[in-house]
Amino acid sequence: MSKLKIAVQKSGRLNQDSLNLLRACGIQFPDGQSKLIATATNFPLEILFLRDDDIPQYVEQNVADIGIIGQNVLRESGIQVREVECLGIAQCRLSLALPKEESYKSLADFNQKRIATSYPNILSRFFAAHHIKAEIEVISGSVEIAPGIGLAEGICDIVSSGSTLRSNGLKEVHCILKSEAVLVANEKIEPGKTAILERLLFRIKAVQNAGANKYILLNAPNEKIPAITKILPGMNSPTLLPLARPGWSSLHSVIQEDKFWDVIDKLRENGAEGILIVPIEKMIV
Ligand code: PRT
Ligand code: ZN
Repeated sequence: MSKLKIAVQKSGRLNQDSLNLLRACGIQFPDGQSKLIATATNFPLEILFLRDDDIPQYVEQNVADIGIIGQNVLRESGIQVREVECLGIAQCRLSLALPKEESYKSLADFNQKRIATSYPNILSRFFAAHHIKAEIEVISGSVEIAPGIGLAEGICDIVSSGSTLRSNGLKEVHCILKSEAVLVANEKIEPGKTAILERLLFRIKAVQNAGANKYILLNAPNEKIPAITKILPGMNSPTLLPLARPGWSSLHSVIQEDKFWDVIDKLRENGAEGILIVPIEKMIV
């Protein structure tokens, strides 16, 4: 039976998150970072370990069927692959930054400036779209030191917490791309492998849904249950169990994690007590 080949970063910021996602999908494979290829033992998958910059090309050329790659690298490569699923990992932004003492009013301030970046394609497209005439200085690493050593007057680089910019006396002035890791696929996967990709995607979605949702249990007087059900509709409708205490029920439902703090006051106003929020490991909707 043919195996689906997935390209993941060999080492770096994407590596562990990519492997953790596969493991959360129940896929087992031998450890051992020195290898170029690992074969899963319980799923028809081969894992290719590559430099992240090479992943779009390997997927485009069908050396790998699918891959996990940051949108920043994908956009910079200009390579056409199918973006199948956003994975919510390796979130960051590609931003323009200037020395912190410099005043900044608008993008027009970048006219005539020299900007250092490792993302010349994205940046030149961005400047062209905004009619900015700036000079792009391409450097492959440590972009943030360029203004300090007089190589450029500003930079365009990946920002996450912002501490690298701050510690180099720079300030972020404009985000040009929000990025996260995506699952990409070759435009023409063999039919036999499409079914494997569908199975993998089903598992990835179950893991993602589980991460975004929590299981909620609470106790409430029976007369308040209709109001609480409106606040917590659940996947279908909430589960109700009678409590030993007469006139009370235990209500079980699912809640999106980011909605929890919005509804907690409403739940308490409606008589909910003993509220428990429990992680969900997998969630099939
Ligand atoms: O060796 P290989 O080529 O495979 O890896 P790499 O060195 O090119 O990439 P790597 O491992 O550094 O990052 C892989 C991907 O992680 C990137 O392409 C982004 O999609 C994503 N990512 C998420 C980041 C960051 N966060 C990040 N903070 N990539 C880089 N950074 C760097 C940034 O370049 C800057 O130097 O971290 C610094 C800024 O971080 P803060 O937190 O100080 O703002
Ligand atoms: Zn790289």
